[in-house]
Amino acid sequence: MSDLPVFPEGFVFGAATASYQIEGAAYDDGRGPSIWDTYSHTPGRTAGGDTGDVACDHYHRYAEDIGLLRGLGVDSYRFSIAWPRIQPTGQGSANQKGLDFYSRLVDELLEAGIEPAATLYHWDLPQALETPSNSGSAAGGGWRVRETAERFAEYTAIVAELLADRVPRWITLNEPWCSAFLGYSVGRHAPGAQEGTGALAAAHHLLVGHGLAVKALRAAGVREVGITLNPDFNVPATDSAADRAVALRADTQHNLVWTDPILAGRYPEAEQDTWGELITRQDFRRDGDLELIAQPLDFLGVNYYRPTLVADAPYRETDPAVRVATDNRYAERPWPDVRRNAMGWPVVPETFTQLLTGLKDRYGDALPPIHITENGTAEHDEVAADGAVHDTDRVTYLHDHLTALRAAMDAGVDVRGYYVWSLLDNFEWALGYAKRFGIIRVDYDTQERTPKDSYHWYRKLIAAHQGRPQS
Ligand code: GBH
Repeated sequence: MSDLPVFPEGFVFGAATASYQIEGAAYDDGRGPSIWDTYSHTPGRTAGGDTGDVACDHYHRYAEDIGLLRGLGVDSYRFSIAWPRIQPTGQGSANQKGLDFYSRLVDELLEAGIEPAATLYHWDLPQALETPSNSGSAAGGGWRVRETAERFAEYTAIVAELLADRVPRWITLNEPWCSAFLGYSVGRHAPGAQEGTGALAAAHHLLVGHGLAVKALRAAGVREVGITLNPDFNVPATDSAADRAVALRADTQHNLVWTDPILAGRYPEAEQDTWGELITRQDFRRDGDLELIAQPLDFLGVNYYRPTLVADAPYRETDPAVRVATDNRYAERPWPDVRRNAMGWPVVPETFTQLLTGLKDRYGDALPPIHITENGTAEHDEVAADGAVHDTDRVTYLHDHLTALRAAMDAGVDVRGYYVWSLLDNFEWALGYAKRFGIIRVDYDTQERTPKDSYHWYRKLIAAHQGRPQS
């Protein structure tokens, strides 16, 4: 693996994590419950009944983890802020101890010479905004209701006031597709609902929340504002007209529902064909929303892991009254003849190039510079007799995807940075701790951290990029 891809000067190398996946300390210092506490504590929702109660105990071990980031040599660290640490019920005055934690984290990063990149929402919605307690005055309903977007803007303003002068890069939402469609249609993410129009309303209110948060961040004078999406690379299984139409429906549901409003100020053209009766009720959309949603961004965050092969299929549920929003007359087919990682995902690095050039083709000059805010893989890691983790498959994956990323840049896509997912093995949502994405192994019994071979490989790549000795 000597042919390391070479990146332009100033290109940002980083690593990423998210609050609920690593922090633990779920009951410490006044943190309120989030929808993920509720979901993970509901029997049958997560693999092995795993929860984020302890996770990587990063809340108490952040200094050690920053030491590992410093050893890695990254330019930037992407973390997320837990809204329920800042506002335990999702509204009202700030919880000082929550603010203090992120303030300390940011100060230690800066001291280590690492630029903080903060995500405001990586799925841990305060539970009180989903189902209000008797004493609370929140409306409830989570992202199905517009009020949640307004609460999100207030929370953003609180955090921005605290950190605007110390955090240069801000991400409003992480993967709103997951929040809206895994959360309110598939039901495999919190809050675990399976709805049609409710999920479409959630998608819209996430967009509105993004727009309001952009305003709040601009008002606080932050340097860079963006949003992180997880665009799918959908490939039709055959050349048939039917399968090409399917790919457009899959694109609409996964991608265009976000990128068309945010980058082009319009709702996707094929939304009627994609959602049929479910999108007929549009009273959650208001005049002026598109202008709010389409405010200029400094960057687009892209998370990319795998491509999807799609083929025409009938509705799974024929009755539109109970049909969910992700039932769009298509089915996924296995990608032939490629390696699969521990998630069962096909590893096809060249699709990373194609995804990025496709975005450029569609949006042209309206496409802002891109940061790859996540890319990585879960593998069947093993601890060797010498205590090391020789994660060769992960090294190959990262090498090949960085090479594919470089090819997209050569083809004219303006990419400014790359954050590996993830710094640490962590709570992989519904799949619990069994799936390991880290470049650092975490022993969940002892909380011991062991840098894997991929950590050392990435460290050398970064050192070579920065012109430092590579050993
Ligand atoms: C990203 O999600 C997330 O931003 C990050 O938090 C996550 O750890 C990472 O990628 C790796 O997955 O069995 O139905 O729960 C990407 C979307 C959402 C894909 C969860 C895998 C599990 C399928 N991921 N999903 S399910």
